Amino acid sequence: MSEDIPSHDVIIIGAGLSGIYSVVSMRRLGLRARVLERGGNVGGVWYWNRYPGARFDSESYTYGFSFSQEVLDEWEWKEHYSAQPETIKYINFVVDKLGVRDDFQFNTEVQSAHYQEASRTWLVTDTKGNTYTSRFLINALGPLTTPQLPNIPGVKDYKGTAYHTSRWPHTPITFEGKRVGVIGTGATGIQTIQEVAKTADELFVFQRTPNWTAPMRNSEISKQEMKEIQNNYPQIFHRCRQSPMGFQYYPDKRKALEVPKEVREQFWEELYVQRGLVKWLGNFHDIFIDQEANDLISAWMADKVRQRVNDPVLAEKLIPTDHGFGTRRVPLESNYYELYNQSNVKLVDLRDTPIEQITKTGIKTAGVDKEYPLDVLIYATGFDAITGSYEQIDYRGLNGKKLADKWKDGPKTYLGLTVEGFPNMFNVLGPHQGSGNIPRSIEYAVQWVTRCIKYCQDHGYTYFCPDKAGETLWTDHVLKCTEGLLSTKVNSWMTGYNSNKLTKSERTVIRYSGSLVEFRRRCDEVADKGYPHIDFA
Ligand code: NA7
Repeated sequence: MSEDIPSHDVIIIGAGLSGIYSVVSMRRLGLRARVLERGGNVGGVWYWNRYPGARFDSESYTYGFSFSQEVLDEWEWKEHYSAQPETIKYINFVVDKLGVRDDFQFNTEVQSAHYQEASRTWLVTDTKGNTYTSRFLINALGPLTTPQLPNIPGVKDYKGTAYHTSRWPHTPITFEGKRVGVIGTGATGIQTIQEVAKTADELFVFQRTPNWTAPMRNSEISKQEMKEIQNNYPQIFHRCRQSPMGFQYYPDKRKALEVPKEVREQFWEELYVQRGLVKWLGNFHDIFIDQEANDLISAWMADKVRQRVNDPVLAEKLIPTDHGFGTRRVPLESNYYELYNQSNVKLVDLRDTPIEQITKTGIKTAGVDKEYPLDVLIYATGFDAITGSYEQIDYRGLNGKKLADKWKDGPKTYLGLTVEGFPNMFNVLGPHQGSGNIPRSIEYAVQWVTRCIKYCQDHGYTYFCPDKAGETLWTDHVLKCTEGLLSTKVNSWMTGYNSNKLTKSERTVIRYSGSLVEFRRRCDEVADKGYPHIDFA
């Protein structure tokens, strides 16, 4: 094939929800698109994260795709918070229903993507040495893709069964009669622990930082209820679209500090018995920005923990003291606190006794003579979030510039969707992009990308690239959005801390923390005005 005629119009990296909607959209533009995927099937985060207890913490019907009426009409969710096995069925259903399965190429790990200036194409190479060329490149890598093992000595020495939660085997693992250790108490750890505690002989939870977690209140969806949901989809998605985080919830306009104590606490009781993330996202708006207001809700939530854990000393260990409620993503649970009342579950507080070493047979912490012997060791230690996956691929733009060099002091983007110096390249859910209820943001990002490619098609352009000024304006805006937010001062994957590469003083701004409504307004304005700060040729 001639160098000037790329093998594809569009190469998409990643077969998660972003990659699926991208390929559907490219097909609708009549383009030749190919999705390259490291895994063995579609699903992205839901393909990899098949650990016990994995499920949504968005309501199933606000998480699913909204763009296909056929899918909305035909797919029936079984639970308010779908578990991974059902979710992966749903994703496969969508791919088959929309007839795009042949556009995916699995077991294909991209190693490099180099922009070729002469032909205005991307040259993509996989780890087997195969090459692909395309006019446009869509990075649909997913924000939580690159698993992170802890930086603890001995990780490689352990000889028992060990898994990172996002590299869980496809064959079932049983815990009966076994001593199991879980490191990590983020959203993943909390889901895993609840499931493992049901059957393990002994479960040791190695907790470095307790998290605030709130009741999920999951239940089955009856046929009748599902019919009502289907009839209400337009209203449901409209509510999501208008909300700051893409969920059905809106922060309460009152301030916690301005309402009387009884009113405030009554409101919190009402939230607590409801389903899902409303306790976080539907709370008084000042809890996110005012330390005093945040202290009040944190104290109230701490009492809930004390009511649910029998041993008062243990209860205190489960209550976060380094960050307030809602300043990290709030995991959802069903019986998380109660399971610490079970005799088979033991909390190991790593603030008192840090892990010294992972040994051949277990975990040795400070202050204990013996190690904790383990049959199974589960790493629920999170991800090198958002930028981590970009670091796995050797991206080169104009003049051979490496993306890794450009982003070494933190990402710089235009609208989170494009990068100066990297022509014809889009990032879906990359750094500096709104996320929240993730599929809602994916759909918007893919629609923006599709519109931009259509603009190129309509004008006969084979090149686009954002300019430096646009990128500086956007990157400054992203930084500004973090000002005043209590979450900015907290260590979490959202502030780049959990990448194990940073120290507390080196948190980076990798995500867009403004309202999604404002994010879309700004991006729409750029498209409506003919793409200021983007050069086309
Ligand atoms: P998270 O939220 O990043 O949680 C990772 C957990 O692993 C967290 O409790 C960490 O403790 C712990 N961790 C990481 N490294 C270590 C070491 N070295 N020692 C002990 N503990 C460690 O990832 P998740 O997968 O749970 O959730 C990610 C998102 O998925 C979540 O926000 C939802 O949106 C879905 P730390 O708090 O850093 O002290």
